[in-house]
Amino acid sequence: FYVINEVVTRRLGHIPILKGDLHDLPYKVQRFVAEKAELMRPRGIFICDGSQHEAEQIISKLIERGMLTPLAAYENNYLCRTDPKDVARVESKTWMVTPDKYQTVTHTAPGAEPIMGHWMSPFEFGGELDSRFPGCMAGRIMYVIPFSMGPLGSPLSKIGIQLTDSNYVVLSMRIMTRVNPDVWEVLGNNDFVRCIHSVGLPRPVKQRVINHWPCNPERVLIAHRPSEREIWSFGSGYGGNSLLGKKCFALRIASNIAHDEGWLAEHMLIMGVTRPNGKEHFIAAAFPSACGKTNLAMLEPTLPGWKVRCVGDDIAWMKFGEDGRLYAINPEAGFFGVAPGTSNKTNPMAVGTFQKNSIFTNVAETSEGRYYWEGLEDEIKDKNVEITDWLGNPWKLGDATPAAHPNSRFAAPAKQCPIIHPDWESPEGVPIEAIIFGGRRPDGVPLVFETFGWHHGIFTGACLKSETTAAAEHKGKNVMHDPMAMRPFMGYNFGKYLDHWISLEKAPHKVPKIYHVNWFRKSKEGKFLWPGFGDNIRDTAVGVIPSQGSINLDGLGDINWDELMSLPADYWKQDAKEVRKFLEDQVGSDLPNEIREELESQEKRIEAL
Ligand code: SAT
Ligand code: MN
Repeated sequence: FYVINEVVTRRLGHIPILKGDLHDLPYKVQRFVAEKAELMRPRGIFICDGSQHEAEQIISKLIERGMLTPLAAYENNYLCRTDPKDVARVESKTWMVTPDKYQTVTHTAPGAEPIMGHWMSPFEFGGELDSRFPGCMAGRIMYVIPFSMGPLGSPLSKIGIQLTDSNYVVLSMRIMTRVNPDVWEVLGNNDFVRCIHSVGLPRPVKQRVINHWPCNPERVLIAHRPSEREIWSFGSGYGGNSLLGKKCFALRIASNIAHDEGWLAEHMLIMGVTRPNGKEHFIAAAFPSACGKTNLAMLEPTLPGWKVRCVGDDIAWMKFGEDGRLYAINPEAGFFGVAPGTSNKTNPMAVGTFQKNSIFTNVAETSEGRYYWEGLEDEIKDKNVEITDWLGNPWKLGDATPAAHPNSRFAAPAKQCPIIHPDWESPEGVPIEAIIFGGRRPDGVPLVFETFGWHHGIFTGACLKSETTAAAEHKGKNVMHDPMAMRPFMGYNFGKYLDHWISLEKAPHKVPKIYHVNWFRKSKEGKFLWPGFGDNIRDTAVGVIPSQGSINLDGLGDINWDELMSLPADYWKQDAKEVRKFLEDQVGSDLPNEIREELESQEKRIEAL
């Protein structure tokens, strides 16, 4: 029970509290809520308690308005269609606001535009804020969402409070994070990450709202103030732009906190792999968005006796324990996975996860009340079933346009995953033995290799590349640098980030082994050389690139091993030049010596090919 002070009362003015009690909120939260309500002027404040009843109330209101459609074939599954202009993260409008530019970006070479970290000065941000947020919630309800990233009360967890005028965000945050009134108690008078989100369309609305999805695509701004532990997001209701616990907090802000506190916040899945002898190994793996992290995290091995269990599919917070091992938690509570391509063939465990209590965004729908997307062709029983595409138009198998948006998503509670690891909510986390980096590399890069050690592993991660996907606004398929799979999520100077990784190798830390994988290599005819999915797990022997015979290929049919594992000299010589240019341009004088040394040794080895 907290006393409400005068300032809070004055700032709230006549804005009513529609649900909840300000007395339940710690002082700092009261002041935060009152200050932001005074700025954004909602018609009322709704303090979320995370209960089932609360969800039901919001869901029935949204169904009535036409924003959510129940998918009648399942239990408590819903379809949401967004404004077609609001379908992915908007990297060009995502900023880090720091007084010193070089806290955010590296000292790049003259003429090189930094691709990691997008800096805005506090002065400029002030103007952007002033031209968007005052009165932006007029006529709407401001929801106050208390949430924990990581199991509530775990020493590795962090608390955030999100303010939002989007009820879709409320429902999604309930799946993706732990929304719970116990947060108030755990928080007490401590600090929290301040998350401020508005769809940016105050009432009365002057433009046409499409699909009952208010947004303001021309005015999108996603800004982070790392020192203040604060996130301001305007104009978009979609995924990584609006579910602020995810990329904004758990990666961009948390990587800053992790740097200060000596741990790691990474774009990595976490999985446990059990061998036939019963021994389990935990692995963390970084791949860019929409490269199959969710599929790998829930893999069903085709080799007898092997078992995979999922701890997380997108983000890992990792900290060395007193025993020197690196412990990881999944800060999230749900999966926000790419729908197209997910099927009983590619990922039966994800399919099992989203049979109930899930939200599907921008997928297609069948007249039988089922979801539909590219990749489910073989699972449609009645070939004459009517399908409505993500835009709401009638659609038939074989039509030229996609049924679902390529970045359409499912949001499903992790605890429903049939192979969720029993320790996935363990407050201490799970001990990581190996880190894997990977991307979509159609040419030149072998299936798997082990790096020579910690520095060479960091160097390999720093040079990670991948074909662009639909997860952000990039068009076409270009192979793009995506260092550590963190390019869009880097919270501070990438050179300092590399220094931080390097600094973690010290007593008593036992640093994990680092690997690189590529299951996207294609033959000259454009066919994938590796069959993928359940077959990605192979017993690799010691050694950098496994020799033929050291990987069990039983049952895989014709594998062109030589082509799959080859290192084409021309390709690598070209690549080495490009890698040097990338590091010199992009990391510039912030490049740690340890990484420069790795670059030079790698160049020598490639020169000798
Ligand atoms: O849109 S999200 O950022 O949540 C998903 C992704 O791009 O990985
Ligand atoms: Mn991701």
